[in-house]
Amino acid sequence: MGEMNKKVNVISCIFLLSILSFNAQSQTIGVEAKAPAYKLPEMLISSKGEKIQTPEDWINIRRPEIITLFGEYVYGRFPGTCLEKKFETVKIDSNALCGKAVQKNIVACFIKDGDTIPMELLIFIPAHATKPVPLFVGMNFYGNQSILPDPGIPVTKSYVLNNPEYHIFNHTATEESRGADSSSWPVERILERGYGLATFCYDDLDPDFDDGFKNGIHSLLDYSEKNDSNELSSISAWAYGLTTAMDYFETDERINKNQIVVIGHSRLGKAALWAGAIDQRFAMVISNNSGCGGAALSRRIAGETVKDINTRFPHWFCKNFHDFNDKENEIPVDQHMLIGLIAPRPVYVGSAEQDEWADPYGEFLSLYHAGPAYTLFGLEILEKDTLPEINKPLWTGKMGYHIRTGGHAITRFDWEKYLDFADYHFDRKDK
Ligand code: GTR
Repeated sequence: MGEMNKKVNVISCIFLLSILSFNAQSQTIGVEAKAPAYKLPEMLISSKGEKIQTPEDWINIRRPEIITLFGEYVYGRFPGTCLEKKFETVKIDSNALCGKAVQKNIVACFIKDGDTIPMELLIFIPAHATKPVPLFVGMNFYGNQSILPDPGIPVTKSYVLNNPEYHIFNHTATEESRGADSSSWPVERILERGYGLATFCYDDLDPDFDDGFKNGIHSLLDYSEKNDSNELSSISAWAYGLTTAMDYFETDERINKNQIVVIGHSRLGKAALWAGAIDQRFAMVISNNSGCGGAALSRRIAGETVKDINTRFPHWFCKNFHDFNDKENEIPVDQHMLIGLIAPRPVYVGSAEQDEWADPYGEFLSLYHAGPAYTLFGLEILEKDTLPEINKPLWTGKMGYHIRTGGHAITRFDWEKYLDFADYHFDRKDK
């Protein structure tokens, strides 16, 4: 009997320990436990060592400094105004998607010395809108035709050109790829909720492979060979596409230019953050599973590291960023400062429980540590540095965050939460 009791005790001990260790694991999402000690660069101390205490000092001193640091050491220079841009309306269909939308196809042309690179912008506006609508803009990976199986959407030319052999989820990059990525784009739901949607393929700006910064819009830019350490990266080129789309929205009377949300998933989430950080015309910025070089803190060295990303994708960041492989603590910025640049505008970071490569906890911590920039504007910030419950969005002041079940993707759940957040901040309760 005594032996029996001992056995039962040992078994219940093992059971208890395994429950405890399971709990411990679920609280250490993002390999929190393995993250080394680190100290983040100061958000509110200027390069001259002055404490930034007012919104004016932030706007005039610290914000431009931080943008310059990200441009110089992380994403590379932005093209600024050196390229001429022209917009051409190629199609307006007032009866698109079975009468649910007005579809517009706009070609934005980047022009330099007679050479042109086109960006094919697809826009849907809710058909029955009686006033300018708020709008989400995000890039797509596989061409505009991939977001919906609708024959009225022109197949994006750059995608087919740059990926002739490539198969999108078993579909070749042609007519066959219509709707291949529709699970990432709940277009009808977005329209139903009163929002417009605009998208273009990131390949239009820069095809996603390493060619020494020669293709895409790089072909129009004449950076000197000797001084190319901070050259425009692919992420900057993609972000530049988003700001160009914004240039167009300002001219379109169906769109409320004060309510444009820039959104991106994964590598395109990194670009959305960078575009939203630089370009204050975006009223709201959303990062979905953007991970390393996006929302996740680099100094945590959890999930994908700076060396991992620079090795696999040498073209995503500028060459200076490669100097920080295995030297995350020496980067003059960290990603909480990128989110700080969005202040005082609303920002939402979405993570996924199984997306450890993107370091969900590091994504959350960036938002948490962006707090001081928001505090300057008298805004509420996240109270605690502990992750909220799974599938329970946390909104505080202008900050939103969720970690949902599942892996690396942008899902219907994510979109619903982003739309709720936009409704709230755009005061659309009685829409
Ligand atoms: C991964 C990359 C991530 C992430 C992702 C994506 O391979 O390591 O940084 O951005 O790609 O864009 O899907």
